Amino acid sequence: MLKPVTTDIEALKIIEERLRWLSAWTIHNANHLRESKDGLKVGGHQASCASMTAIMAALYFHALGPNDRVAVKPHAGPVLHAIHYLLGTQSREALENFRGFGGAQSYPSRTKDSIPVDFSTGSVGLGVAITAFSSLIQDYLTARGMMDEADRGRFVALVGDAELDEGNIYEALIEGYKHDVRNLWWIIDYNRQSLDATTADRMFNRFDEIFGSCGWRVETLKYGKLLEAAFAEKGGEALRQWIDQASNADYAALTYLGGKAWRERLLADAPKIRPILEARSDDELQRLMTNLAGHDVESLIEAFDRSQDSQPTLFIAYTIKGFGLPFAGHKDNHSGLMNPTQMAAFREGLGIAEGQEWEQLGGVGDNMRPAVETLLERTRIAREKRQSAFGQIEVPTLPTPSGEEQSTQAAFGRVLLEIAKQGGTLADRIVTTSPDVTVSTNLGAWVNQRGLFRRNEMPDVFAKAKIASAQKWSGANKGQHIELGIAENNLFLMLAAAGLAGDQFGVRLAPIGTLYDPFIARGLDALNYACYQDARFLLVATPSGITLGPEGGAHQSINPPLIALGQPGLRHYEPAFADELAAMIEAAFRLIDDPDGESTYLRLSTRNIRQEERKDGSWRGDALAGGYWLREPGPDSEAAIVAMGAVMPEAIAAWEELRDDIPGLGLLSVTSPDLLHRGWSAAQAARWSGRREPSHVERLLSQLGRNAGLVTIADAAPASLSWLGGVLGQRVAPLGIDRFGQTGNLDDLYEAYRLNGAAITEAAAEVLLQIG
Ligand SMILES: Cc1ncc(C[n+]2csc(CCOP(=O)(O)OP(=O)(O)O)c2C)c(N)n1
Ligand SMILES: [Mg+2]
Repeated sequence: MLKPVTTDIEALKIIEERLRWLSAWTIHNANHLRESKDGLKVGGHQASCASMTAIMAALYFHALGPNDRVAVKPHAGPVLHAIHYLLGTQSREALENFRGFGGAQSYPSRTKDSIPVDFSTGSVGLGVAITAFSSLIQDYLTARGMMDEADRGRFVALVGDAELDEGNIYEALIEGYKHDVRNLWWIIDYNRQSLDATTADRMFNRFDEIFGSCGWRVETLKYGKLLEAAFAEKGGEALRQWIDQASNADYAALTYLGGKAWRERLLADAPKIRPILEARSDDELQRLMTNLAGHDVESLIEAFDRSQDSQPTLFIAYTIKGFGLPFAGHKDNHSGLMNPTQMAAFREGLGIAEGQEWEQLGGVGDNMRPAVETLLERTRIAREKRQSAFGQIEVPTLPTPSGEEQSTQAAFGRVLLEIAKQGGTLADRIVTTSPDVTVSTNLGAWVNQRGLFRRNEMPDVFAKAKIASAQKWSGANKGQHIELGIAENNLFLMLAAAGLAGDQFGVRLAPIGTLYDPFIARGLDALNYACYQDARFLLVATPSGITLGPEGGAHQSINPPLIALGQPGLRHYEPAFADELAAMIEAAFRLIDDPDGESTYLRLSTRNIRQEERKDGSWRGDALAGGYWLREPGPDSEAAIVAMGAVMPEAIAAWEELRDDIPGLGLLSVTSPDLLHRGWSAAQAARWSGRREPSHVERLLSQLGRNAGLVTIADAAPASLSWLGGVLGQRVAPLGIDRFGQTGNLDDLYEAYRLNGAAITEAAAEVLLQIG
């Protein structure tokens, strides 16, 4: 750590002002100066930015090392852009186009912004929590010798105080504690304002205890240097006491009202403060009362310098929302924008000449320029963009597990076991994780082979006591399975962190997460967050649907295929047979390690089904593209059964029964409605730019007669497949689950929910009778 000298502190103060100006100006320009083509409000958060500029100046221009990574509070995005603008890594053009098409994004985005963004943020809470998992992944990589100890960094989250209401933060705190997570700084911008209002006082002192009890050091940064000096004056103790008992709302309102209001109120409440008041003008008093530590770069860098060990640290930095701006402290300032007159006054106050608004160092006097430039130069070296790492994993052909009857879930366990036994780069790069459903999702055999990851050795007490168990459950720092408690948000954040290892640490991992299919919904925003950042992983969700049988409606998933249909960055595959599954897992690994790839979601089942005898491998390409003819349709076919996943035996049996009655009846196995739909949309878009290739689904369905009908069937929401009728205008009779499930055996359930042969026959009659 470089020791701050006085000139550094003075330079940091100037940089803080520059960040406050540039972030406000960027937002102002987008809202008031740039031409609006659509009349929509552009928006931006000048108050939330001003709240953090000192913290971010102290952090980026003093405390951060080259390996440190930061998740920035989403609505402080413009400050991050301003930092990179000062460093020369952001263009004026992108700032002028803030919130415009192709311009700087509203909230820091790894994939859409040109500046180095370590973590995307936007959905509050998630950016905070992911830092804990990234730190754990760093420990994982160093423990396994995949990364040098010397390259280890710190993970920093810049957190809004109202963001602390998000429960996923505490899920991560608990999980982090269990894993002895370290090298974390969470810095709270404690302005005691949320979007709607000032925040509740009652939580004031609780965060210390909550974090303290989870092993965190808590650094409360309350008073700036001016206030501390004033406390030493006559009347200082009374001032401190007054501040300490002031309510959030009072403090904010007085900040907004300014020096005169402070004077009247302080005198009325605590006459002993009088000497301090008399020694200051109204402006000086306002400056004193808003000199909280979160706006005092000197206090901040001292605190950062004090916390150089690896213990996770929570900094509670007291701040003023809208610090230094005319709406500072106003409870409605969250989306408040300065008007042009206020902006002009702000500019003049900073000594920036009109027309010089975009100058990086506008208003900085010649005497301070060299010190500021030196600091910028020093920082520039530390904040270079990292290269993403792809093409590091050799993916072998994965053999199909043998067995005449298999479930896709059991086959998944066996494919992984085989990989574990074979070894190689793929086996070594896989890291598995599960929220307490490792055994019940069939990861047990893999864990037996590859071990649990624990930073500190954890003996298997049961094995030592010679108590028989199929699970070897000892942990060591070479293990490859990271066991999580039951918190699906954490699973997805862990997959996001592991799935970004190639970008963050230069080592591409092949992360696999397992959970029960219905509980995807529990972590949905975190899953979306992972995909938005282009994290790469394989999600295995099992069991699924009412095929789960006696477990009943609370565990039987219905809509995940629809979720996947609407989720960018995630490819849904739903195999019926073990050979399809092996091909899909292999494809998923390739997609993880391909710059143009994506993540994969496998929806599996516990149902044992008879495997298909293949004549050749011709099915494979089509299966990976989203569907293939399991039974080819005849010429001028009148109908096809279109089935997905675990209900394939019913579809095959119905096909056998109906094929004599329905000329040319085909049986289409859909392996990915998601891919079929994407291909269909893409082909339509391409036609308008002159490319006339039909999509895979168009090719498949055009093998049927023009007026053919489709009976679609899936153990999922019927809309997963019913849209297929829209491709060529074929009639559809959709079968699937559109009510909550319940307990029962498979025959009873399939009958009650119309997934059996009788239902397929009726549906076939439906489409055929309508023909002509
Ligand atoms: C999950 C989620 N819910 C709601 C929002 C909308 N939102 C954005 S900022 C904000 C308030 C944040 O207050 P705080 O964290 O204290 O930040 P400040 O602006 O005060 O710095 C809200 C509700 C969001 N971005 N994400
Ligand atoms: Mg706040």
